[in-house]
Amino acid sequence: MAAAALSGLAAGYAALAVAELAAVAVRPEASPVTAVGGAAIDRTPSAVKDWAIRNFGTNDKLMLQLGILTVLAVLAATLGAAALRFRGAASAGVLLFGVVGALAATGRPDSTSPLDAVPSVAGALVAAVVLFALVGRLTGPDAAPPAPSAPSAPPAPRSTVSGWGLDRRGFVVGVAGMAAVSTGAGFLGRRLNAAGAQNAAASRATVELPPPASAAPALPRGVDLRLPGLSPFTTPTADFYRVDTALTVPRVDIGSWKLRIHGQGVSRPLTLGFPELLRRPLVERDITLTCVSNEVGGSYVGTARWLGVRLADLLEEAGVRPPSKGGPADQLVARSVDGMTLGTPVETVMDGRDALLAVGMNGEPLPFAHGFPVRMLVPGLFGYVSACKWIRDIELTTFDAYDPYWVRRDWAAEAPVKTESRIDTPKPFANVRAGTVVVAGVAWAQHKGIDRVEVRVDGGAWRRAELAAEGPVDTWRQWSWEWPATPGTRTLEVRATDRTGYTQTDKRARPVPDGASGWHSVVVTVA
Ligand SMILES: Nc1nc2c(c(=O)[nH]1)N[C@H]1C(S)=C(S)[C@@H](COP(=O)(O)O)O[C@H]1N2
Ligand SMILES: [Mo]
Repeated sequence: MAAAALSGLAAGYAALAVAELAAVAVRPEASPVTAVGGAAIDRTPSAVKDWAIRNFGTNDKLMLQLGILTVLAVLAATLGAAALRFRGAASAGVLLFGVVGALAATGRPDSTSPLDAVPSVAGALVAAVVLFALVGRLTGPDAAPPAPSAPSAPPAPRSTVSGWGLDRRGFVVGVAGMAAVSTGAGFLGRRLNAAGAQNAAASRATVELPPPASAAPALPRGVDLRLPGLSPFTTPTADFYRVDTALTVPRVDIGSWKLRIHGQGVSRPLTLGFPELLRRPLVERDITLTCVSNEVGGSYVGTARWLGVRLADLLEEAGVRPPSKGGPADQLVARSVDGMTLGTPVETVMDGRDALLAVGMNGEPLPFAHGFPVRMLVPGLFGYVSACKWIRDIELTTFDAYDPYWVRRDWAAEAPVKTESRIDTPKPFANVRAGTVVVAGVAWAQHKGIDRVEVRVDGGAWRRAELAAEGPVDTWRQWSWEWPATPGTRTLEVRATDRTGYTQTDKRARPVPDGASGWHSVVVTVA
């Protein structure tokens, strides 16, 4: 029984190794683990996804892959054990896995070829053969009961260890051989994949971004208070949050990258390559990006210096008019190379704000994880309705006619950023000394600006915090407050008022469907 389960594991291992190797040849994203994982992500209810993002953060994808591998291992061992009695049926069961993987791979939104089924099918075929062969070596007591009524039975088995069947040596050699060959194949696959990634990295390294025609306005002195524990005004790229559904980060080849702009009211459809995009005037802007999944006090917000082409200029070049000027399309649907779809109001993109097709982030070409070679950004809108990474297509349509990815999953079709504020220091449950304690954080209301930040202790009177110098209207604003802290367990709360006069509501809302609301609070112990 244990040996049969081991056969199942060996077969599963061989299947994965072969599938990974085949995926290198076909398309890395066609690997069954990636494809099934992607399909699982797309079918995960928002609440569960929310929970996973909250609990595993950026490790959510690693956890998913580990989960898939664990489930596969258990199923493989079970099928192996079943194969002891039903060798043919179990091998057929293995093939069924291949079908599931193949359907997942070809059903992915970024799949363009039925060849994506090859890794799963190849893996399953290999696993079925391996299982059939290995279990064949195990003629256990169940499979070949010694017939007591037949004294002239065939000669005794070579091995008599109970449960290890007749051909123990053959079995052990078979499992060891399979494991060795699979490990070799796995390593080769890894190597080839790494080589592919290196090529992509080399192609990114050759990108030279032209200087901006319109540089970022100089930041006033004092936008960054540089206090210990306070988020810096410009988020270092390495610390910038990442949220997307991509199990493997797309590594787009700029040589073949194209962006198409088409759809309703597009009188001059455009198709641009990367060099053509760079020939247009580039603008450089500081913009704060926020994720709708950000909880009150959460870390899915960051500010970077982006370089890009103004999207409104390209749309005008394509003949697009916003609805207020009689254009027929009110929704711009952006599509990425990994099949994501995001919908943005055309009116917002063309209302004069710096909606960008960004190519640079903090002085460098976009990192792969942040959308290389080109991504969208619309200041004032949550990322999921505006910030398409790895963009390849822009279609002008209507909100009535098309629901993009997240809208099909219960999120709002239109989602302007909510005015929010966060306490960065002191940290929750910190121990501080009585006396003057510096409380500091950030507040954001992109494209409106922050007018006022207030802090209160233990539900007392609101006190005005000191605001850092005001940066561009699309960026967050730092604040600080000198707190005369007295001993005890204290609750600090913060709220911001934006330049429209709106003060953050204390009404707590979860991120679904259009962003969290409520005051951030931090409990600290003063001694
Ligand atoms: N292709 C693609 N683009 C995407 C997403 C995605 O899942 N796939 N997620 C969006 C969301 S929800 C956010 S908040 C931003 C995050 O951008 P960042 O990872 O660069 O911070 O990207 C947006 N663009
Ligand atoms: Mo997001």
